[in-house]
Amino acid sequence: MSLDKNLLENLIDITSKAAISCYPHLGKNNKIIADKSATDVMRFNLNNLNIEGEVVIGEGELDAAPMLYIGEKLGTCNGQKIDIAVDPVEGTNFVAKNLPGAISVLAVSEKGNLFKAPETYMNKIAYGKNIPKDVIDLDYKIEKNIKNLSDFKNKKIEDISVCLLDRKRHAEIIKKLTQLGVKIKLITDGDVTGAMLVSDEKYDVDIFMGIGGGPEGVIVASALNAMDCNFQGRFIFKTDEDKSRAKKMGITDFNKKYEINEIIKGDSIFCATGITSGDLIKGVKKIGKIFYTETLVTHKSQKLVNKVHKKYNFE
Ligand code: VTB
Repeated sequence: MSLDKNLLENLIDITSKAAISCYPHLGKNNKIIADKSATDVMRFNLNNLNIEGEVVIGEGELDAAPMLYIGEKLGTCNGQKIDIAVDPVEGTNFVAKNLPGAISVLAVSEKGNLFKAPETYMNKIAYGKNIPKDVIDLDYKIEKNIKNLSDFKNKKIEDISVCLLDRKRHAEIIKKLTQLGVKIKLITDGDVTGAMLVSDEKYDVDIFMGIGGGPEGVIVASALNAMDCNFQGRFIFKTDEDKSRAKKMGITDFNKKYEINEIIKGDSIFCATGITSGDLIKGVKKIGKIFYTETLVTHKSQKLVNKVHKKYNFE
């Protein structure tokens, strides 16, 4: 059974409204309030849907997050059983500083098909369509991945573009990439968008790599899967507490490398509405009393990858 087309329409509406709810908070130097308003909007609207939903990727675990916590049940309980991943504001810093690239995201699968990820870091790699599996691997040395990609794409190494988060933990990778002479695209935040840039040549990113949030890894895997792109990830469990939380979520092998089809199975829907305009999606625009939104959507069973534009007048 696949996910209902009506659900897609409803989810687009919800991420659009969540993105609009951030509009008054743009550039107000307060990322908590923006996140809260988008979370409230998502929760309220998801609860009105005829679904039997459960949050598998959320705003934290019950004691740490008052709503949209992992395990929270959503919907009227009168419909399809689905798993839900939420990232009401991906890039809260961008909203607080009114910078490009903030998005509001939802991803859903049929029950049991979306990986329940703990709130920990993940080492990730993402790359585009039609690249055979043995060309790139999370466990290859960086040099090997870049050389293989350059050979496979018949592109000079200096023209290969690599995207990663600008973090101290990536100093060694950045050094190696610099020595190789590739084009490095360093992003300050928002690795869901960063990884999705491999999905189309027009974004000029050949490969995404590095350590970012685990939940963001699962979310982007669902979009990349529907876009026929590839992704691998390995969670990083540093402390005993990390490990015991992971165990509770059913993870026993702490060093496992997850392939994309172990993270997301079957049909899925992904919706990301722009809050501020970025490389991938345009942000919310307000002209007079009307809000305009742009949402990037994927629906795997429909082979749909599209941008949807909506208009709202709340008066
Ligand atoms: C990561 C990344 C996100 O925040 O979670 C990052 O996956 C936080 O990483 O896309 P640090 O702890 O290194 O700051 C984002 O960039 C935005 O939520």
